[in-house]
Amino acid sequence: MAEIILHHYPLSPFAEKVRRVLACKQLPWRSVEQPIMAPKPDLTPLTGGYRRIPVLQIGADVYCDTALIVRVLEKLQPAPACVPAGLAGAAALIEDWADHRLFMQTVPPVVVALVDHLPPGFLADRADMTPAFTREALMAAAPQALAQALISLDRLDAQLSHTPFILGDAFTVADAACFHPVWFLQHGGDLFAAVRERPALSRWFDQIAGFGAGSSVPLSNAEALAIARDARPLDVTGGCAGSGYDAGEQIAIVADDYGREQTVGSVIRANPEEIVVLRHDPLVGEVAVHYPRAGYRFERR
Ligand SMILES: N[C@@H](CCC(=O)N[C@@H](CS)C(=O)NCC(=O)O)C(=O)O
Repeated sequence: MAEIILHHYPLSPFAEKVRRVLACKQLPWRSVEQPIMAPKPDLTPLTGGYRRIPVLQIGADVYCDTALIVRVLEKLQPAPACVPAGLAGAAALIEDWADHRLFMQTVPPVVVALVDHLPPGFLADRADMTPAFTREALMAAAPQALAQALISLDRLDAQLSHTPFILGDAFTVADAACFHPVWFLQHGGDLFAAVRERPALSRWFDQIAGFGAGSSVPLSNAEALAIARDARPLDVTGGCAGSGYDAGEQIAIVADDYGREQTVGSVIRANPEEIVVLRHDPLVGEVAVHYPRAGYRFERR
């Protein structure tokens, strides 16, 4: 099997969600470090524009968004299951809450705590993705966001005082999604004390952190691009029947929450969960870019 390549950077909470799943499954992976801000000239040839982190690459197949990435990893290595069939619906609902609501409760207080240590241009870069990211907006939002985050931590602690993991005895994608915003609090100075004050949450955090760093080997950006260039998209079967899209249709894909970069390509597979477009890039040739349908807009060209 072609290698699992994760494009990420150390401080990325969403990348940490995927790193926890890789560690839980003990999947070996190659680590490509991308910049924390746009431009990302070694990433966008693969995605066609999408600049969010992380991105998964397997040969010339490129997967955007952690919800899809986790499910691709699950298919590659089903055991231990992170999306168990009997809990898949509940896990996805909690994942959506954590990736959007819990994450957005932690961002303003952490960024305000870090504000004097951020690289120049960081806030302007993020404000370009979402108007809620100016310094003034973050300062104004932080107290309410933190108050709401503490309510969420109480709820997590309450559940975890009854079950070792959020949905029972085993780690699932619901844990990975709740873990990454909690992990991000570590970067906000004293904020992480709120985790340590909640015993069940604190124990859960240590257990998931204890999966370790996983087995990753660095890969250069140039090597990752060369791997895509030398490969052909493989994960493209399945057709479009009943999806509302026809094979070959040109569409533009953009996130429906933040980030305005588009991927334009011709539909090659579509089903209720996923859309795959084929695109050609001068640097990497033909690549298949995979998106989940949840959380994205699809516009016919
Ligand atoms: N829904 C996306 C969200 C990804 C996301 O927001 N990632 C952050 C980093 S943790 C990001 O891309 N920020 C802008 C950047 O890194 O350029 C996912 O699940 O992958």
